[in-house]
Amino acid sequence: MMKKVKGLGFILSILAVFLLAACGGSDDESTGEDGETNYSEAVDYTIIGIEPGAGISVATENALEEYENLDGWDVEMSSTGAMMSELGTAIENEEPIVITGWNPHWMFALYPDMKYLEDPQEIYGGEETLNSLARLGLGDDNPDAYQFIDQFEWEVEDMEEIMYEAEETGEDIEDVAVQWVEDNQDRVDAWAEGVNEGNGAEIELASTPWDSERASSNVVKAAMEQHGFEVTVTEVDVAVVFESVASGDVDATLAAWLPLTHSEFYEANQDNFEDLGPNLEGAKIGLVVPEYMDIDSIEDLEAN
Ligand code: PBE
Repeated sequence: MMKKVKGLGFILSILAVFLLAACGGSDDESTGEDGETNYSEAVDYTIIGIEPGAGISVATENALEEYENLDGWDVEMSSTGAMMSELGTAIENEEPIVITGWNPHWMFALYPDMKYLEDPQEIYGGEETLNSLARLGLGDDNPDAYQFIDQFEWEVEDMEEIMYEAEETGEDIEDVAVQWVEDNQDRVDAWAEGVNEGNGAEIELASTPWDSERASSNVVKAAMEQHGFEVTVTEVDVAVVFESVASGDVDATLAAWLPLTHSEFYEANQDNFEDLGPNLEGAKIGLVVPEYMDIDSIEDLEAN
């Protein structure tokens, strides 16, 4: 009798070791029954996001609500820097990762093998533009500054060139922007066409702290200063950018991502600023993964 029990115990413990090994194995590789990688489990049902106040963070919270297959998912929000460093580590180790991504940014220049996931519910919208907004009355108070800001426009590639160079060289975006203005005088001339000298007139621009808007604000600052204006760039939270233009605390901003990313802030202040239209077209936001992940759509992710 004793012997039999002992034997059973032995068999059970061997079995336990096998079960553990089997579980451990599938955990590590996150493979499903069909042997395919379960990316959702591998990323721990977590999207790596950026600052909580960003438009793309609001959109991602909407995505978690609207996509049934994202039930049980979380978004980890900290900072753009933290997200970029997690992305770098994942790509180095060829591990799956789902991030909130956008253009213009240097992420696609540094890691060209990445893709936006299709978004059949269009939570992240389609093509975005970056618009310039002026405080009410700027056109009357300072028609030349108003005209300069209104005439400022450039391309995704221009902005990304500055962002990428600052990232690669470690130089401050402000300095790279000054250099860009010196190297692209033909562009500056087009923005300044028909504008009288500023004669020291002071202009304050509100910017968000993201590199994209630090690039545009500092380019316009350098270009307007060549033209005799005194320009201050104030970096504030995106909600405050809209509020400060609407209250007239600052003269203008170049940082409005529309129609979707900043729609909440835009609509809340809409009657109290003038929308001067796009200064850049072809921007985009969405969920982004490395190419080596064999999925194409947000709907390919699995609920937890
Ligand atoms: N971004 C970059 C911002 C705007 C600039 C896409 C991270 C956002 O509000 O989401």
